[in-house]
Amino acid sequence: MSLTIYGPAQSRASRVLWMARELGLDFEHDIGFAEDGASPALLAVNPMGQVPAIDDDGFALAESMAINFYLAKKHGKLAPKTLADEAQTLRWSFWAMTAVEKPMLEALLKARGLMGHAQDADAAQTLIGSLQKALNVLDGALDGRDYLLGDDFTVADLNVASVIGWGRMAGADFADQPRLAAWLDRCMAREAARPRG
Ligand SMILES: N[C@@H](CCC(=O)N[C@@H](CS)C(=O)NCC(=O)O)C(=O)O
Repeated sequence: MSLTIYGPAQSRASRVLWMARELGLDFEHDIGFAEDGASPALLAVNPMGQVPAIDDDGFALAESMAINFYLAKKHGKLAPKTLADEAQTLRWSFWAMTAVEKPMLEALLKARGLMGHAQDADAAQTLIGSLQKALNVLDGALDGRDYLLGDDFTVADLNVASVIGWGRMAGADFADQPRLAAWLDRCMAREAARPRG
């Protein structure tokens, strides 16, 4: 039995590494890139040449949120237990990727002046401001519940928090979304959420 996770810890692979730590999995960690781009090993697993990707005993899978859904279900931990919860997990994961991820990542890169972006705190705040409607939706969904599916932390929370957490790193305090802010604190306080090495 062997699992290899491809992708630097500073990339979207961080959310898969978080999941692997939650599940207590043994795994190999391969950065997946050589000086001239995606390594042959990464390309063999994900022809898109993007990370994260995994090779789980010969089963190759790309897309961070699909990987986390697969690992949670395979290992029977942090997984949705009903069809409705499974659908909600997919809903929230797609929502995070389509409604939030792009501007939130751009806000982080601008706030910190990363990956060729000029440091620009105002531009970062403007981007986060453009997300208020989406953030209010998440805040509303957390009314009366600690986590997205109810009382327990699941893959739905991990996937969404891995995107919303970029906002914190970009300087957002989520003052207008107190339930979201408290939920994010709960998610990020988990031992497995802390990057290693
Ligand atoms: N939707 C994909 C996005 C993957 C992605 O864009 N990964 C970036 C790193 S965070 C990457 O591999 N970039 C290199 C490239 O696109 O060639 C996922 O969530 O896994």
